Amino acid sequence: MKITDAKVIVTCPGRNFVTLKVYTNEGIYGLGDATLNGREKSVVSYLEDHCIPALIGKDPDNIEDIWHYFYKGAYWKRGPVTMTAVSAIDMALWDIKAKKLNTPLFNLLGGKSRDRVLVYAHASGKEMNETVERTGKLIDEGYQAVRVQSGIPGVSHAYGVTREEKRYEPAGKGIPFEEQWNTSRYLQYIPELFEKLRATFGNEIHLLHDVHHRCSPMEAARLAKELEPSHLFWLEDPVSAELQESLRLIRMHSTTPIAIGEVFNTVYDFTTLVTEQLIDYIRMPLVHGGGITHLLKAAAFASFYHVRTGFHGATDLSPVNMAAALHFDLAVNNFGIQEYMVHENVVNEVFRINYHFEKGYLYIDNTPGIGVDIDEGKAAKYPYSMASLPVSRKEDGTMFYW
Ligand code: GCO
Ligand code: MG
Repeated sequence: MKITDAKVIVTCPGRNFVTLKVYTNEGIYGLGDATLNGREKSVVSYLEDHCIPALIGKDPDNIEDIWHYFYKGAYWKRGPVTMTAVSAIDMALWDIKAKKLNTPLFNLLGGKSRDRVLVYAHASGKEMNETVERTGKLIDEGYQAVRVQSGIPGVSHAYGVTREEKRYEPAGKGIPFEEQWNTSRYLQYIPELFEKLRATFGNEIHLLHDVHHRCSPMEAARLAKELEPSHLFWLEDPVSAELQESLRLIRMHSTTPIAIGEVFNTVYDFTTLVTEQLIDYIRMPLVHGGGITHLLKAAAFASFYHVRTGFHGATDLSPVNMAAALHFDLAVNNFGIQEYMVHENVVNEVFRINYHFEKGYLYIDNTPGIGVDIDEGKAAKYPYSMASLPVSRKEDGTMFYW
């Protein structure tokens, strides 16, 4: 089998998605998600200018070798742009192999360890009461795990809360919107919010929270400690984790489970976190973490340290990534939970999806390969439109983490 061509499809059904399509001489093609929120065109260039010319002519069956060709073979390795491109190639090759063998992808990853995937939804509101009400709505819809974010009195822009009267979507049109932040008000409000959520909904529902890199290690330790009575499923990204050792401080003070890694690209971003058991869930997704080939190894490594997967699954990850993640989630023993931020309906005009939600879980059908397809005619109706993630400043103007 030979790779004859590959192309990159950029489309914006409400938000930008980049999809790699790899063609073979046997008529089978594979799809890979190559979306990097707010940096879409950099990945397009990396794929078109550097990867696709070298991909043509290779045997798509040799996934391991091709992965190392684009990873080890590149002098300028790692980083989000490079690794998103490597991920897309890898995902497309696994799609091709599974289609060639006429079997759903999970069968090539060891088969099913479970028949459904526990997911968590997003609830948020302008302040505590609205947030509690919206959490209740999701519980009524059948979700068994909910990530809860809330607007905070006196903080003009809390992470995860919509600025307009529509569903939360982190990227905004044009250059980055500047948000304003106040950590001390946040630290005061969040433990009260979770106390109220537990008092309202009891102990059955899994509750999660994303700090979104906004605390220093000691602030995060305080928050994790104060949240202990609310028994969170996890506290996500308590600090910005360029400094892996900083997570030691949180562990020293609290038993709240920690999830981290949606911005990581390789296992080298979290070796200390795993070997010292400083985290409980690793969030690096297929689309940014080197695809299925690298994540299989990273998940296996994590499993020896009791760390489970909890893949990033926001709307900026396309349905191709979501389906590939579900195959992975079904297969690996140390699966923990899958984030599920529902795409707008218009996204499903462009992508034909093969998964559905029922009573807290996602199910995927037995379509060979990853199982998602793209309608290129429909994709062309929605041209690329520049969008960026916000930036964040403290009230006195100091640049801060978003
Ligand atoms: C999450 C995330 C997202 C990211 C977004 C960036 O946990 O879902 O933190 O909201 O900010 O995906 O592109
Ligand atoms: Mg997050």
